[in-house]
Amino acid sequence: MITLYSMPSSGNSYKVRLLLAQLDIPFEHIATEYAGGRELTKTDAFQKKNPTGKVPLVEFEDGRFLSESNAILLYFAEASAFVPTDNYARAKVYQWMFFEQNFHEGSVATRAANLTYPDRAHLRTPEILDPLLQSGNRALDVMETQLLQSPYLVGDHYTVADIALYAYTHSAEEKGGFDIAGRSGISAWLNRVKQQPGHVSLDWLPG
Ligand SMILES: N[C@@H](CCC(=O)N[C@@H](CS)C(=O)NCC(=O)O)C(=O)O
Repeated sequence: MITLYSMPSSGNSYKVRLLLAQLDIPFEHIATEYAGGRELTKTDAFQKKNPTGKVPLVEFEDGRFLSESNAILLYFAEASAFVPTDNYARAKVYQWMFFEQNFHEGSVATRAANLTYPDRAHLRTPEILDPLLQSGNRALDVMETQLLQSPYLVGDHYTVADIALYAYTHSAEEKGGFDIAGRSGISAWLNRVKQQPGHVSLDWLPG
């Protein structure tokens, strides 16, 4: 069985838990939460497994490792219906996944993290939070434009791109103070994603 090191409260980690649950892939879970377990990622032993010292991290039974949430999603989803076989549609999935890491996560997730994790309290200044609100709104507007045109980010079907972007968007209003209710395309899409077979919430853990 694979082992997943993940942070229960983190969207990057949630992406992987959600996909594994939907694909019915069993895994052993090792939690590295801020309030308990995070010390593990600072150890030499962990950093030998992932030199960035970050989670999610997958440890395979044969001793190999895979990090970066979206690489993990693609690895496990490769032969499933969540990755299109058509070259263009697959490239569009990659486009949204790169957008997620390059444009969305650094603003939407960072603002939410600054506002929720106690050890980030010193980052709750207008100089830091306001630009994150601005750039996060731009990222959400990009999603909104697409989701007013198609039910999922890449056309008519749920893909790993939807999983990648659901992770931090679903809690963006509650944790990050972004206006999601006022974006009807994103709101309807969040409900569609939630209704997918095997969907689990952020707090779900195996066993
Ligand atoms: N680009 C990476 C980001 C990983 C990342 O930043 N993980 C955070 C949680 S969201 C982490 O491990 N934080 C704990 C720490 O820095 O000790 C991915 O998508 O996997």
